[in-house]
Amino acid sequence: MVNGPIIAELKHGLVEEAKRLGFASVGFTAAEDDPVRAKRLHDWIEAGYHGSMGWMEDRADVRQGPNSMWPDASSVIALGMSYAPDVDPLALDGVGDRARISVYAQGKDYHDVVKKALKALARWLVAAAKNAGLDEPQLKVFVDTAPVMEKPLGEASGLGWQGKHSNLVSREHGSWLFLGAIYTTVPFEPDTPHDDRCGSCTACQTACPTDAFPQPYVVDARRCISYLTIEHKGPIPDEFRKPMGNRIYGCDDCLAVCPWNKFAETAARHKAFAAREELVAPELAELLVLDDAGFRAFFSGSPIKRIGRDRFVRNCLIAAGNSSNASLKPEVERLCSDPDPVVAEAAHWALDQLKAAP
Ligand code: B12
Ligand code: SF4
Ligand code: SF4
Repeated sequence: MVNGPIIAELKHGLVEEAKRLGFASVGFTAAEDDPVRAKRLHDWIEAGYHGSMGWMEDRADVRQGPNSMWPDASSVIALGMSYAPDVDPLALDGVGDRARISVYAQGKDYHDVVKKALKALARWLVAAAKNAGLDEPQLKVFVDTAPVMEKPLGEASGLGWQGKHSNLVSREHGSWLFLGAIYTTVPFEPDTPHDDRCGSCTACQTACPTDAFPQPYVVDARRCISYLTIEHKGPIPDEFRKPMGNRIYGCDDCLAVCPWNKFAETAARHKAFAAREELVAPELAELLVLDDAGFRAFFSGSPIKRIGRDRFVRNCLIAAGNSSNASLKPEVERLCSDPDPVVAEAAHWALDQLKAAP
């Protein structure tokens, strides 16, 4: 390899710097497309599992692998940042007056936090390569929104493996890692891909309230509460309203039951992901009253802000309908005449469910 010892030293320094910037896990893989991974992505889209996420379909040919996006890239640096929760994410299951917000959305927006750290790491790499006498490296940084398959790249880089719930599981950090990636022209030595440690376990498969796994390792997003509460714009299909329970933003169930979480320590969590107290067990009554300005102020700096007040209140109304909590009736009744037709329809449904509530 060109400048092998220098690049090995650069790799070592980069791992140290990544840890200093708050990443819990770092690994490297070659920026080659993997035909198996690419085929699985295309099969997934062909089956329609992406639902209304047209952006998954639009750039699938680029998403399928690093070299499809950027032929000059040599290496992928895969990174994970921990958001390990303090409390059991399932503790609020069935608690009628409270809403459940998934762990990943209880702290600061990970897009902002991870992106900032990735950019700092990229700057460090450019400066360190220059100091080492190498040509200036080219880089691209990604977290979530670019056409990049972060989970398979994390697995190929040795961060962990894609569990049967399809997310990356780490031996040290369980299911609670946000992922990011840097593509670069620096030819780093690849790490060993992680092997699958799911064995005969099926805990995540049986925990799913909406039966969203057509087969192990594959999620039908259209059935996933995360998709329904965050990505889906219209009314929530009837079939999923009851199983949603009190989940109003995302879902943690398949992650939370994974036995590997017992090794995850909050000590490794990035401080930005400590939960905001008011988002751990919010009262439905306080969320249903939010208007547009109130919503934006309350969720400033939170990923929840992205879905807007109408979709958020729609979700809260489904939870209200499932709450058996008669004290919510006046607020639900008021929302029956909301200017947003999707909110109004959800309010009518919720009122109907609450009729029998004492
Ligand atoms: C689209 C998307 C969603 C969609 C679809 C989910 C999905 N499983 O694809 C929805 C909205 C449902 C979603 C939900 C969630 N998401 Co999301 N999502 C993404 C996104 C933008 C793209 C994922 C993707 O490429 N999907 C396409 C499918 C085809 O890819 P795949 O799941 O990797 O599919 C592989 C398997 O199906 C596998 N496969 C198929 N058949 C077989 C057979 C065998 C034997 C094997 C071994 C494998 C296998 O091959 C495919 C390709 O490798 C990524 C960010 C990114 N750019 O990567 C975040 C990302 C995956 N999401 C993330 C998170 C945290 C979540 C939630 C936990 C949030 C929440 N609490 O509500 C849930 C988890 C739901 C779940 N069980 O997946 C994290 C996951 C971090 C991690 N540790 O893995 C990511 C990486 C964002 C980030 N930057 O941190 N998400
Ligand atoms: S996030 Fe929830 S709804 Fe989605 S697959 Fe996991 S358990 Fe099922
Ligand atoms: S719950 Fe079990 S099957 Fe699911 S990801 Fe964890 S170890 Fe794998």
